[in-house]
Amino acid sequence: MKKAYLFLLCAAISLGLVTQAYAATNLLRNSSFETVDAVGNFAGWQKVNGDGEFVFADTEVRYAGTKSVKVAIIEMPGGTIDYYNNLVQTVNYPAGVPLNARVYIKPGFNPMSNARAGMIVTFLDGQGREIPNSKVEVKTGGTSNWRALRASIPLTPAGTAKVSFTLYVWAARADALSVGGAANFDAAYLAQEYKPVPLNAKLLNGGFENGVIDWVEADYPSKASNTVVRFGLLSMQKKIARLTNATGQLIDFYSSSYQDVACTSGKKVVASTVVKTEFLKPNTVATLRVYCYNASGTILRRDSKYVYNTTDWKRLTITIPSTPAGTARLRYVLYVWGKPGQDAGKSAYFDGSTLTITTPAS
Ligand SMILES: [Ca+2]
Repeated sequence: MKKAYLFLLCAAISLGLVTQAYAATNLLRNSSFETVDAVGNFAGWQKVNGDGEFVFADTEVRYAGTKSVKVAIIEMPGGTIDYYNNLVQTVNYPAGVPLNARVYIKPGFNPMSNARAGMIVTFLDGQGREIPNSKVEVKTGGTSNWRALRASIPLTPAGTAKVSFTLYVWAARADALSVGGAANFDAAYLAQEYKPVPLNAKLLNGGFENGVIDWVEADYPSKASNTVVRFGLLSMQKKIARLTNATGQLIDFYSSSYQDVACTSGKKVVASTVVKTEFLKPNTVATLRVYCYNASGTILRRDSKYVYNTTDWKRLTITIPSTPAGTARLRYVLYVWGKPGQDAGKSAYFDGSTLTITTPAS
């Protein structure tokens, strides 16, 4: 009996050693931006920029070590180019293996600006050409404390010989609200491992005080408004545009913004938002939707509440008494739809969006 116990103990220890021996290695050089020369070049990182080199070592704002890298939008470029500043590192990387990429970022942009900061992983073949439709991008904006941007895939694409890891700051030209913004990056990481990015446990930025950051924008994009607001300083505005197809024919207007949140079966869910519209027609609607998905992405349940033809703030609330068996994820959607050309130029404003997930009393 004692012998068996000792054997198990030894097995546990050697397993620990094995795990350590195969722990993924960070493939990025100078990943914490600690090594920088007198003119602001970071060892291992190549700067690619559209207008000026507004890239600095920052010793006051940092996530790890003694420095981070700060990329600032000092002034908007003239002419016809958007602002961008990229820090790029390219490493040898095989095909058919896992990949995990991450960086910590502290954005400091006006939440109403279109400035964004992000991470792009690009897959290159043996000739250094980008493998089509394979790049992975994660971005954020507005203002927040340090947060991680993460991406992981189980297998790199066929033909991969190198991976380019890019950190960027971008703003559209002529977006004056972007000027003066900056983002700090630190603790970059790239390794041969698969770590699926966990779902958020709650809705982020439901009050839109950080603009439309954290909302996935599908179809026609929304923007932040500081003029029609129910709570705080900002709301989400979806303004109807006259959209046409390739042959110039008017088409339906769709704009949806959503967030996916972790949820299991048997939960009580209450989703709510307030909305104010300028829509006059019953078939131009502003809608709150909630979808329950299982782990393989099949919709198990869908609920919606909508509003039209009101100039007052209205509350839309969806209550799901118990999420269906197999639920793994909720999608919380704010949505506007209009018939072709209808109510063009009119807006819906959403504010105070909430989602609560609780275990019902048994
Ligand atoms: Ca650092």
